[in-house]
Amino acid sequence: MKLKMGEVELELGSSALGSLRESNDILSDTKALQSRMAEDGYLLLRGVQRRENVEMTRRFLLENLAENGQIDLETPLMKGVIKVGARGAFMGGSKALTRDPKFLATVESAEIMNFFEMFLEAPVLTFDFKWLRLIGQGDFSGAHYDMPYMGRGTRNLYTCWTPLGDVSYDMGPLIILEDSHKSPAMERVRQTYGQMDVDRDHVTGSFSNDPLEMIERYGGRWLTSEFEMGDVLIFDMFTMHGSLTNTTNRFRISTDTRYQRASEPADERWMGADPIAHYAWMEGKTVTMEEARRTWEV
Ligand SMILES: O=C(O)CCC(=O)C(=O)O
Repeated sequence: MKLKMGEVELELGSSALGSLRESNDILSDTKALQSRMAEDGYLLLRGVQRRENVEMTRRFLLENLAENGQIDLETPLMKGVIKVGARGAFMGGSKALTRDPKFLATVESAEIMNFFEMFLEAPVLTFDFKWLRLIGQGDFSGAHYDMPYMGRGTRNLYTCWTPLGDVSYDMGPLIILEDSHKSPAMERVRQTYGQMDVDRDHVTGSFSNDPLEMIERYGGRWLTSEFEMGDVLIFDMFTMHGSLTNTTNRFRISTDTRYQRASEPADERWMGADPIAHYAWMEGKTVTMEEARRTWEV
């Protein structure tokens, strides 16, 4: 099966694209989960969220999108079919959506908070800012680390990617570059790009939009999966990730939220009733990622 990231085709099951490993077998074993995170840089966990909670969040978002004329209502609302002419959008931080109890019912559910308390062996917090993405037809996310966007607090911080709908291969699921958090070939990337802060350094864009360039340079395979409502993919700040292209006429709706120990410093950009968020990224003189990569020699 051929899948796309941008314009680049990847054959599922080839040396370029494999499958993410599931970790449900060790779900109740904290030490084993911590070792697995250290080893793989991610945890794919099925059915951690209650499906009915995720469905409620999905319905709430789709009703809102329908009111704004973005959904084709000739088809069932819950399919999320894109109305002709409507586009994907980044809706991170939208208070009307991401502060609503119907949204928080998923990303701040007892199930996910309890999971992180168990995994981090301490009381936890989640950033008040929530990233919400509407991935339209032809859209994908370029490869990046999360560190440059939220690295001002503890290093012991995790992203939880939650699909707010079932996501088949052709709807643009997340992809992770195998061993990118620890491979010696990527050490210099971690030491340069990984130390960057987008609001301080004014560097634009993703690390790469070309998955094959990355494999040729750094080795490893891209890994992906299909997802169902309830599944989560949790990963480290130095795990290189992006997404496949959504080639369907349905929105891929997902949220990515962050969790850490409550006692450790949190990146102030994402906390409080009115998070500052990115205050200087893409403003003033900016350096392209191509330029930055040449300087870093990565
Ligand atoms: O959902 C996506 O396409 C990108 C998500 C992402 O970059 C993240 O979870 O950090």
